[in-house]
Amino acid sequence: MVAIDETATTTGVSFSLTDEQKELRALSREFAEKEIRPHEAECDDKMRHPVEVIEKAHDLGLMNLHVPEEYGGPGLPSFDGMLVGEELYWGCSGIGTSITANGLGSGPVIGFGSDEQKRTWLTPLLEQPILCSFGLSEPGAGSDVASLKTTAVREGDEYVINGSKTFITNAGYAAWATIFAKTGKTEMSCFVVPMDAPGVTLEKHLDKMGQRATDTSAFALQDVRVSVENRIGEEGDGFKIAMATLDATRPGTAIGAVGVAQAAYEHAVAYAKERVTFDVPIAMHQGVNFMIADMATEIEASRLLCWQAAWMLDQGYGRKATLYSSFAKRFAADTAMKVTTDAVQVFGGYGYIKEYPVEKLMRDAKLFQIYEGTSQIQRLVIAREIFMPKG
Ligand code: COS
Repeated sequence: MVAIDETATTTGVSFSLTDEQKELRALSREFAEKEIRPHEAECDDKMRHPVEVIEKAHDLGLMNLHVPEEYGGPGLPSFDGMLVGEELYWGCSGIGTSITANGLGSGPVIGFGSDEQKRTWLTPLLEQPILCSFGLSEPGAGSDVASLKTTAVREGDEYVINGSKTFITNAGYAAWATIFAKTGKTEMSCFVVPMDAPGVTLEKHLDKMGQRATDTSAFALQDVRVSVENRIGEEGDGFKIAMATLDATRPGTAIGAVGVAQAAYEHAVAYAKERVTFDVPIAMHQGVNFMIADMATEIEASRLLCWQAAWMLDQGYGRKATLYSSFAKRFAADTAMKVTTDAVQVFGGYGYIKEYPVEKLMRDAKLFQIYEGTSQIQRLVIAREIFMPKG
């Protein structure tokens, strides 16, 4: 059993939320019910970017939660992001991802940008509902990030960037992206690239199995010139910036999986009470109610892992939070897949039909096991942290 650092000075955690946190959660649930759920089926069906929902979320202050106050943001801790994220993804994970993905795109700037870079790139995110993306993955480099091929060559006060990126959330609508490129044989660096810079070509909006409301695009960079001022951190810091950003954002993705699982669970419970077979509601059959019991238990465990990882990030555990971030992402993603699959099972034949809600949730859940590090990568990180801890 891997325990939290015994030497921590804090006396522990409380599971009770403050009044402000309860209000934030209630506001997010209300937004999900009234503004997200009504668009869920249509955005999924048509693969439609939910621009008007994003604008409303922005107006209400449900976006860019972690941008510090001095740059115009609410500066909320990671923990509070858990409360908002679960509800938004409960509404629809495709729309939820579109709303929350600025957290990933802006993560390198928040974590590693200079004061001037933060003013330049973060403040506008609060002023208008503009989007930013995280350009790490490439056609030949997903799990094995270190093998990416995009290059950035320094010429005077500029870098010339060439390469291609794929599976990039919101890239089709983003104003800018933090992209990662090789600046040496193996070392990589991080740059902010405006998406309207000459040489950036949007390749396609990818047609996904689930979370179809979120735009996922590929783009090419051909002789794209950015100022040296667009480099985040020092030359060669890129890999660590990417890893630290993912450590910070994985609990946010994991709590999205909790939101999807919670939605599937609620549908399954309601249906199990209503549907009668062999003269009783199917909730009375042990085969069904054991499935529901497991769903409830595993969702709660997932939520607590997310809360714990976020709490550790807020407490400044830094690299020690890596393990807990991966615990949360691995367990919540796999739980969402299992819970949504079982929810389809509870619905039987109807579960497989698009008219009923759980079919979409099962498709949506799959992506949590893939993006922001597959479930296998999370296990790899966990195993490395156990056997070769760096924190
Ligand atoms: N924070 C800070 N530094 C980290 C780190 C972290 N979480 N993880 C690794 N590093 C450091 C290591 O300490 C090492 O530095 P030193 O050489 O100074 O010790 C360096 O980075 C290289 O680490 P490592 O050898 O572990 O790198 P690998 O190439 O083996 O890759 C994995 C590590 C697999 C964990 C990484 O490639 C990964 O996370 N892949 C998944 C990427 C992903 O999530 N993609 C989704 C796209 S974003 S939607």
